[in-house]
Amino acid sequence: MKRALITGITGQDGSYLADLLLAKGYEVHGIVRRASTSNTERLGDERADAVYDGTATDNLHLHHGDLNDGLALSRIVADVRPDEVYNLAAMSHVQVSFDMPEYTASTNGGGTVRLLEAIRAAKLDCRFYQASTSEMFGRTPPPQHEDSTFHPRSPYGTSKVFAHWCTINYREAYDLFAVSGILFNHESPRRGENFVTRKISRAVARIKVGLQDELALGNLDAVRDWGYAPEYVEGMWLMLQHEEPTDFVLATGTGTTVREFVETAFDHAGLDWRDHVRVDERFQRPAEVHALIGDASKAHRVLGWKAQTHAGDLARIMVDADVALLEGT
Ligand code: NAP
Ligand code: F7E
Repeated sequence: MKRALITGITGQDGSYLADLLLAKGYEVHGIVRRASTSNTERLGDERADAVYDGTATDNLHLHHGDLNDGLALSRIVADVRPDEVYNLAAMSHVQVSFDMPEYTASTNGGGTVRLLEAIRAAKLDCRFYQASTSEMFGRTPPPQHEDSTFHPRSPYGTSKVFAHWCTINYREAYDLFAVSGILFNHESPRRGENFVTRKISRAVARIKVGLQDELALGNLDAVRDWGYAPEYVEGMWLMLQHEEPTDFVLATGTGTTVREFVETAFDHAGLDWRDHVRVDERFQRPAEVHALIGDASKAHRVLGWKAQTHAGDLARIMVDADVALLEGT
């Protein structure tokens, strides 16, 4: 039985990856940071409570830790001795990273080094996945692929470039099977509420049932390549099963503006977006990434991975899920 360690297991991707690996028969260990209220909703609070109580029936194990606490990371890595490590934890919100640049650098950049050092100190022969991002390309025009120039436009993007190069450095310096997955935006009903797709789908559902009338957004012209998160975590796993450690872009290859996503989401609920959406300067960023559209042909050729769900279907899946959530079904 393979053993995996996931940082960021309580996040969107971490929770889908845990589901995937448990279904494949893995023993799954996740690092959860301490919070004053529950942060295990995406894993299922009851399931997480059972893990903490020692009454769990599945193969999920949770450990308290934080990417800013190197000692805890070292202890967990040495105790668990995983075959595969997925480093998904991060301060992942681009706009917030402008308000918290030091924390972002420490968590996303320093945290990756702490984890890599913990693996090296434990002399672990494991495979390591780093959650890199299309935000590293920033100002480089699309289509962006594995060899495109990095020009990040936020503290988030710069911290991830550092972590990306640390991953490659540990591969070259210590022969660690370390892989960087450069993933374009991927969303789902489990997406955090302050990312634009979920903010839109949630607002559409709330407007539909009369709980809200207006939706304030920032730049409607930004172009993103939005895919479906469960398909992307499958891609992460495939990267670690490949015989060679090498980096991959995962993307749909289709660009959609925020405005087009809004229009599709409102249309799906039978609403006219122009009656409800207002542009608010507060959601504009000090430096914007205008267009990200990925070229994932390497992942298709080498791993057989291809995105199946594109932005239109994604908007409809997310609106349906938020309507169902409000209706309690
Ligand atoms: P997410 O939903 O924001 O989840 C982030 C996870 O990191 C959560 O489990 C969070 O814990 C945890 N975390 C945050 N700070 C931490 C710290 N200091 N120590 C330990 N854990 C910490 O992000 P996601 O969308 O699943 O993304 C997963 C990873 O992929 C991230 O590294 C992100 O930067 C990267 N990425 C995401 C996308 C995308 O479109 N989703 C694209 C490219 C790359 P709490 O639950 O307690 O907050
Ligand atoms: O913004 C624009 C905003 O915050 C998308 C993270 O997962 O993907 C994500 O980063 C676009 C931007 O995602 C609002 O200006 C307009 O152009 O949903 P977002 P992001 O910044 O692309 C990358 C790949 C990651 O790695 C990150 O971790 O939408 N936008 N109005 C808005 N964005 C937000 N959040 N809120 C608005 O009201």
